Amino acid sequence: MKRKVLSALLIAAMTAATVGCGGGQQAADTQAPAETEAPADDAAPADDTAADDAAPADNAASGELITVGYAQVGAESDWRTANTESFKSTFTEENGYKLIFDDAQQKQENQIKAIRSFIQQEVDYIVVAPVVETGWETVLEEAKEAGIPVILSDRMMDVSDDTLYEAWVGGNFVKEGETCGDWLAKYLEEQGRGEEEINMVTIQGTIGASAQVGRTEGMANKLAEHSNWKMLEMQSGEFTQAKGQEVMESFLKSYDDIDVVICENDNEAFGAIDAIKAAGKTCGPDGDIIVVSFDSVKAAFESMIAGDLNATFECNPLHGPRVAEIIQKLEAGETVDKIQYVDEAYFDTSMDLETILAERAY
Ligand code: GZL
Repeated sequence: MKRKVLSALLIAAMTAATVGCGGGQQAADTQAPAETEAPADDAAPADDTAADDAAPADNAASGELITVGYAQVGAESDWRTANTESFKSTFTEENGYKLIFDDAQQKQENQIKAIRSFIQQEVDYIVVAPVVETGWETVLEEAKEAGIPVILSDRMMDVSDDTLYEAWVGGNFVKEGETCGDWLAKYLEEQGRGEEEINMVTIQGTIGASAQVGRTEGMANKLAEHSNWKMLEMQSGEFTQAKGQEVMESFLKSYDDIDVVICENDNEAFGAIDAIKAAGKTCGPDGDIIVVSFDSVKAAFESMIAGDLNATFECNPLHGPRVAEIIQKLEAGETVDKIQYVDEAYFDTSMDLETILAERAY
């Protein structure tokens, strides 16, 4: 299935692909089965701009498609769904690609199996969102042996030889954690609680995932700046709503004086909010417990508008167009930056959330 030449038109067509903020991008509501070939019309562009950006390319007509194998983590969160959608709406036949998609159900062994399957199918490129940072050297060596370039999206791999992958696109997780800590300090100051003893708990993401490692590290850097902040306990909520609720229930049983809960993704926050309410407590700007989270998916805006969530720190999932740009550059024999951060912001209840929500791409 290896291809030789890519028309310049594909490069032009796809570099026009923008990371969506125009119009709402509806996250797919189906859980992708294990390895599927995403048919051309698998994900209709979420809005007109997406269709315009992904104008049909010259080589698609000739049937010379670039085959991309995408080893996705799973379907554990709204963020993941939006990330999958971004790939499926970018890597279409209309845009000159054939996408082979694998959902690893959050298991590293499934991702390794998927990568080996892509190698056997002789895909042109392998893209991986690694569920955890370690344990990838062997299978990346196999891809290198087979002459198949690997691109990392979302989470990072901890490998001694970074020539094993061409580039990485994702969020700056440590910065996200530090931005959260700085926001919290300012918020508490504004509440007249700048010197108060503040008790915190953290619902971490999947342990060993770079999003978890970075956000925990970033927040720890800020804890060190505030001697009146106390981290009572941290436990993993696996980036899921159900586990987030379970962990918050156990925290509420152990501590009756929690002031802040830091959730390492929005879905964990939704679970934590359910647990707080079930325990007869309140949360959000007017509540007993401050709730902050990461990702900034649409449901987080709805939670802030409802007065439950205080703030969410963005982690942009729209990596499809960015990875397509990298592939086009590689096809054209250009060099690509090894590390490519996506733009990120944060949102809280002081902002005009309805207006922002109307513009959100995910
Ligand atoms: C972040 C990504 C994380 C999200 C979670 O880049 O790896 O995984 O924050 C998702 O929602 O499960």
